[in-house]
Amino acid sequence: MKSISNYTFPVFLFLFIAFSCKENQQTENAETTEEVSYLEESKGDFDERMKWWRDATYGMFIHWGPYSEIAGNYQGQPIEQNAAEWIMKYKKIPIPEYEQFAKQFVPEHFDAEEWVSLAKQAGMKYIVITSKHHDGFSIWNSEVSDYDFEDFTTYDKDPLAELAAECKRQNMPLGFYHSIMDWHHPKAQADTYTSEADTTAAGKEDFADFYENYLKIQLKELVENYDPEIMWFDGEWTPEYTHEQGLDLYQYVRSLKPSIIINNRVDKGRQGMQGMNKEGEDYAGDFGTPEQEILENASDFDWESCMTMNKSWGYKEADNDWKSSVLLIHNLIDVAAKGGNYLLNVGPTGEGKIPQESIKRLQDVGKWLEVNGEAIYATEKLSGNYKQGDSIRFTKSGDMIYAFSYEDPSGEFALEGIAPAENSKVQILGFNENLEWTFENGSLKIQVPADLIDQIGNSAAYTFKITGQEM
Ligand code: H79
Repeated sequence: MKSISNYTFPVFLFLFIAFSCKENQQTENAETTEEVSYLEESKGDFDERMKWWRDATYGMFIHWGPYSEIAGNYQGQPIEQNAAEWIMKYKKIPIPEYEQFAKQFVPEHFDAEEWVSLAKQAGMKYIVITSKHHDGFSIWNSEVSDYDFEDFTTYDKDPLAELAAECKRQNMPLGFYHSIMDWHHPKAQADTYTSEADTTAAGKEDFADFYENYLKIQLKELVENYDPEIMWFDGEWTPEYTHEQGLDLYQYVRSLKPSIIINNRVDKGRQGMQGMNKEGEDYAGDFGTPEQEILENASDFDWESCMTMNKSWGYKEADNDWKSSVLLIHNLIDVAAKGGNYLLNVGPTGEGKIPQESIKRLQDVGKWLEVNGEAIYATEKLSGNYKQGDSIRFTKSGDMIYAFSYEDPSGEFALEGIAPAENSKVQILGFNENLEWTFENGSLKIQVPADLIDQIGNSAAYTFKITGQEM
């Protein structure tokens, strides 16, 4: 079984080969059906499947549901908690009352072209959107649910269909965030969501029914009708959900679309908000999911740090605590240097508009990436140190090493751990000028003319490109 914490890939795929022979047939006319176990995958196949995602490095997370319409306000007051998409639970809003809010979720201003173009402009290489969050509302026209736009609101379009079509047009891989926990479905946590989930045997039986006859059917609809590249599960920590179901769900979704990439929240292995899998047991899932944090150190396992730009995932009107564009760029660099992906969130309003503060930041990062993107996308972490002190980070691609300086590097800029070749060239991205360098006692000293930095102006990070090698 494949797991993030412990790569033990058997060399051969595990194949079930079923022969069915008709009794009175003498010829060898056996029908052969093969069932692949996707939990057993060779390292080569895994690497091939993950390649586009690893190279993509930077994606857009979109949280959008009835909570976006509520905007984090309840009874005339903003909630004190950060996460507006949790308002149903935080305020213990009864299901019938929450449903009234859901009815008002009518996104007249939703424009798929606008969202996908913004992600493009931001330099983002994939999008993951909430097909269903914990509140249980489906943002596509689901056959097995009445709790969706088509059956529940006056909005008669299918925004997920429009987004999926637009993503295909713009060649933007699309993934779905899908909550296993469901506060609305009667066989999930509907009766107990305001307290703790029901962990009794009866609760588990109900949940097994929900799992087989609702959750899996919804996933089949999503994969078959919208062709996502990623399934991003969440709410897997709800106590009714089991490790066995996690393994089964991974196998099921991969069998619907073998190339799909699935996060580790499909199973029960995640270690809290740090997001990587526990050691010891084999858990399903292709990548770890640190939430609102960046791994402390580089990791050899695939991971993706998801993060908000302010404090809330779902649109919260009163949340004005925005991260600076500079911090977002530093986070992206830090994540790339540590071998991860960065999934940065936007929370559109109930009407379907992405907040202006988010747009501004996305554009700032996008502008920086236009010049510096080659040091981020399709790069790897150095095998030595991913950083030097607090304000220098490294990545590499082929025989190219990149060093990011968060500070003005004018004058002599010294790098440790990087050995140049005799004919190495050193440049700052954005300029073709070859910089002078010397190499002494393991230290690469680069002469950086102040007027060059003046020409670039203020930048969140200056990127050096060095042909050379790691020491
Ligand atoms: O969709 C956003 C949030 O609404 C959702 N994840 C992001 C992407 C989220 N769900 N829950 N939480 C965030 C916080 C939950 C924390 C806890 Fe636990 C659940 C604490 C204890 C149970 C999971 C398991 C985290 C630590 C242990």
